[in-house]
Amino acid sequence: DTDGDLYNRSRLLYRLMDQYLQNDVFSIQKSIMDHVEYTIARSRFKFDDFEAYMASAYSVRDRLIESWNDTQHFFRQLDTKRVYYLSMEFLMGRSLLNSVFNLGIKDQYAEALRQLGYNLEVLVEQERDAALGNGGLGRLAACFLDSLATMNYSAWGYGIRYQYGMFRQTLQDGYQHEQPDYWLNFGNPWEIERVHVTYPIRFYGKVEEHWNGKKHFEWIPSEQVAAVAYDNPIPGYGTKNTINLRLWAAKPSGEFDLQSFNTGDYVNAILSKQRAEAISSVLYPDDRTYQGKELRLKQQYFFVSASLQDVIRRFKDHHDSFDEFPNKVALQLNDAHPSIGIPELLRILIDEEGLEYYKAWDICTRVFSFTNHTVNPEALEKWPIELMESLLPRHLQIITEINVNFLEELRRKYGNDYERLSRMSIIEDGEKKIIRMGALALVASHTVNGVAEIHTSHIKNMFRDFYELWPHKFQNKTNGVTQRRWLALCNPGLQDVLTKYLGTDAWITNLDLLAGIRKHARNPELHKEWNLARRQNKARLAAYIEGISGVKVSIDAMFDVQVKRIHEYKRQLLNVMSIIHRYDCIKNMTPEERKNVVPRVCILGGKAAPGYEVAKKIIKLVAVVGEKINNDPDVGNLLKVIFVPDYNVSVAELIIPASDVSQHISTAGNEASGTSNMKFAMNGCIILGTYDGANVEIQQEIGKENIFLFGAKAEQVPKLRAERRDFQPPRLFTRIIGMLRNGVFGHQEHMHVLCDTLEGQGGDFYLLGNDFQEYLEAQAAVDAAFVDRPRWTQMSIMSTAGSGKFSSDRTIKEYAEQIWDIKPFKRPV
Ligand code: B1H
Repeated sequence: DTDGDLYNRSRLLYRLMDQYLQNDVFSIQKSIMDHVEYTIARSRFKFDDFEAYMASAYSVRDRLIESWNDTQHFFRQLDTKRVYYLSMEFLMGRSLLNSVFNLGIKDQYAEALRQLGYNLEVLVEQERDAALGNGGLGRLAACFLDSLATMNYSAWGYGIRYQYGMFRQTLQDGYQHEQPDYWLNFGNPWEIERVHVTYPIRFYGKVEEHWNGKKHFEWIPSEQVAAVAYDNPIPGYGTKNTINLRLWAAKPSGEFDLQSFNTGDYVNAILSKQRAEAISSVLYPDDRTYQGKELRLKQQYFFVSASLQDVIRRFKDHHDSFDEFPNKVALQLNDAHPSIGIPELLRILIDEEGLEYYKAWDICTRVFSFTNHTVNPEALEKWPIELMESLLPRHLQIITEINVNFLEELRRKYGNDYERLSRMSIIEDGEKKIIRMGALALVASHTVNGVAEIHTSHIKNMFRDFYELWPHKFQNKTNGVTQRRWLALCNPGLQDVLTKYLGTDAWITNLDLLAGIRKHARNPELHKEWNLARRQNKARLAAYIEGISGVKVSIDAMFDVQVKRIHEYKRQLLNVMSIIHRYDCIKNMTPEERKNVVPRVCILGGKAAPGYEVAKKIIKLVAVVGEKINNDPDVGNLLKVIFVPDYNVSVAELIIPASDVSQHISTAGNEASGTSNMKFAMNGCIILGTYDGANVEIQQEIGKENIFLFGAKAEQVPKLRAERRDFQPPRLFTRIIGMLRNGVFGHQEHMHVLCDTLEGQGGDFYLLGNDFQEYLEAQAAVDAAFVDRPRWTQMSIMSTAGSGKFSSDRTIKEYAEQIWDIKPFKRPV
């Protein structure tokens, strides 16, 4: 090219793209219709709601791409320090409404579609959830991306593009069945496939030692797959910044293994290469126990290796030494799941970039930071050394070297305190040698954080030796949720009321402003509007419940909700026992007495891990208890029990704004934080909970008089647990167990199994019996508060008013300033 050619070409390009897509109603309609014809290939005179949704989504995607390109260009030019959020899970939910809302074009889209004869609210329902996560941990990652974009941080998310996300739960005869989630079958308009952004990922093989002046290791892998990038633009609200979530899909690799094609078995060679795709095919749906499956370690290494190769390529575009790496890169480990990234970064720096071990290690310890999400020892990932040696032999060497150096450091400090050394060793020595990924993450990271104050104090105890050694590494970062999705979008009625009384919608990016509603907490006008908005939400949910179950529920009743993964520690069983108690009481009342009962609709929902038998039995229990109570003419509207199947992000968006009470009743010390508690409180729902996780901080923010907390404190739990064999549970507790065992609800064998978890040797590990009395008292207090309408409404307003702290904007600001050391860069318009 001559300079003249270049000049003419860029003039042409600018002329062809002389302006951004416009967001007036007519331009939007034109974009949508273009996609109806040229992308969906339907006639503009005949397309259904799904096709209208797809065309709208593609038109939004065009706008996202413009914003994405400019944002990435802007960050590249500034060579900003970036944070990379590495997570096995991103539980994004739906994108259409969120995208048009954050881009500030929701009203225009609604109007454009209305004129075309479509309803945005209806189209929104056509979208499948992106359910690439189990629960809180994955949803937290999604909320963080929204805050990072909105607050103009230079951030990327990195994860796996699972072909099958979280399973779809159906109930057949009250039993959970798991159906595959074919979420990609109809195409995914929210992603951009980057066929050229691809990296080789290698497995197995052996390590060779070479000597050319110094020792050098060469890993000769025996299997190779390709990681292909899929980009998911994440628009911020009230900003032109759009950041990226890059998810990797595994594909057969082009080069490797050519010799197997020359052996004559062409078809089998193809089939065997096709197996590469299994790596990114399915999300593990168990967030409770670590299972030690090789495929899981493959998934972890697969996405972390691709991400690090990508990060390093981007860094090297601007730098030719690694000295600046820690000033340009922060790598956040979302739990220990991605911590294989630590030896991978070292491997790349040492084996491929030629750095000295100590130089590489220094870099490593300045870029990684680690969030712990659970104190349950069974969830901590530990890999058998043989598995690591076979799958990632070079990484095992590196982990061993890290450990040798670490133990040496400990010996210098503590002498030959072998007990301590073996407690802290990254490689657990025993009959079977095991790699403790949590310890690896702790040793290599500059910071480790818990996700709520109480949880952080527990991890200081759980990692006691490490805390003694490095107290400065430990920080708390109380979780938060994005108020864009979890208040403004899911509760438009309340959004309007809040904006009216606060006189501004600035709370959408500054949630502390919600405190301003406190001064209206007794205003009868506000009470009216508040309750009207909430009643409309309840009516929507009631219609949904009738649709799925045929049960009619009264919206005058209290909607009492517990929706979350089914776990023994979350104590759904405690909830069911109190429901049975309520039923028992109603049955024993005279018609006159029944007039004083506060009507309740008890709503439960959540998925059980497919192999978690007790959890699955709890679901069945809810179903049979509901069946009996809902059809008992003595009970009528006084009590209904509903199990909502397939609880997911979009079902949560329907349920949360419609709840009067929500339960967060884990045995104290078990729930690291909880995040739905924050969503419920924000939406003016009253929390009934234990002194666990973020409940404690929610109480501090909204006030003791506006929340119902009960039960044993975390520090009492070990003693209560030790003494539980001699503990006499309250009479009512044993009465309910008796009812279950005696067949009041049928299915006696089933009931015996559940009741056995509460009684006898080793029974009642989660202390339901210990907390039962106080739980019933708290439930009675909830009833009393509910019938006092002005008081209840005031509590509801105060819950919302006190929720400012629980915005993920606050959480992200703390991470950015105290862990990542990154600054916001807002793209100029
Ligand atoms: C949380 C997990 C988790 N903690 C293992 N740990 C998983 C563990 O697939 N796995 O192997 C998946 C997930 N998830 C949750 O994190 C906590 O239980 C919540 O209390 C917390 O609010 C949430 C976000 O910090």
